[in-house]
Amino acid sequence: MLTKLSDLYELARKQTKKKLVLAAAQDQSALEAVINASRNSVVDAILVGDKTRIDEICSKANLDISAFELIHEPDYEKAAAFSVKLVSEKKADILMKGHLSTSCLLRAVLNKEWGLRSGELLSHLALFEVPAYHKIIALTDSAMNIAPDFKGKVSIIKNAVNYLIKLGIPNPKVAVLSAVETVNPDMKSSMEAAALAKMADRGQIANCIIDGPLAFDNAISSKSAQLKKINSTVAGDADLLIGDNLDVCNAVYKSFIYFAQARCAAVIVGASAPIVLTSRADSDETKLSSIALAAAIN
Ligand code: COD
Repeated sequence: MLTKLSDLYELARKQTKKKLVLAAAQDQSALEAVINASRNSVVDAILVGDKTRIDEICSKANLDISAFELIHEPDYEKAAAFSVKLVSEKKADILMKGHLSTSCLLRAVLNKEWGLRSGELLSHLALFEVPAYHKIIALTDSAMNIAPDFKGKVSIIKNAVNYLIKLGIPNPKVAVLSAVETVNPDMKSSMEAAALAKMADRGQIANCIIDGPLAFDNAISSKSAQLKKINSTVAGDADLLIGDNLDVCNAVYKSFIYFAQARCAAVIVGASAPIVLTSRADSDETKLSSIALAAAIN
């Protein structure tokens, strides 16, 4: 059972050591994360990117990348394609974003011939250790699917539930967020939340308990749920939050980090291999935990 994010390092180390490929590796913060992960025996790495820039960054910041294979490819799209192919050809196990845009990397991932499609929807899963909450809480999807339709939400929940179970969180409690806890026909999020909950009741979405619509406070606070007289095993005890769209989830993600001092680990799941999409704004710890999460679930 995962009780804190640092448990991910041990989980990762228990597996055969994974090889990570860093696409467009001319990115100091990503390089530091990969070096840190390698030092912590979480992964080995291959760097794909502009060798001149990588050498400049390493000599300025005193970074030692001598343990890694380095493939020179200065063009962003080609570096993304080359890195993705290393994973689809099983020469690497984890893909990580370096100095290129998220959409450039994801387009390569979605390439129909040599991408990392698995037949499932790809989605973003983030885990948080929030000091004010009594257990690890997950959130989906704050970085990939912009405005998932109903079928998309079903797939996003299934993806997340699969991986939470792999991480030792059996039968996760899923709260489908809306602004209200009663069904309002004018609010699509509330209608879809209710239908998702009913699908879980009927076994159409298995291995989890879903309730919704739940406003954010009802999902994470049993006091708030009691005040609203919500009788639910999920309310106040959610393992997973799913929002209506990327904007909602991204705001929840950032408020966990900035207002609630949360620790975080996040990956794209549903592809044939995990994808790490950390950004420069993420802490060193978040980057290391995200790499460990990718290695642990692979
Ligand atoms: N899973 C599987 N296949 C997908 C997915 C997915 N999540 N999304 C698109 N596809 C497939 C489609 O079925 C189609 O075959 C092909 O990919 C192209 O689909 P489009 O035209 O809808 O996709 P794109 O290329 O316009 O956009 C896909 C992106 C992932 C690039 C886009 O959704 C995106 O930009 N997402 C937000 C990324 C982002 O900016 N995140 C940062 C926030 S922190």
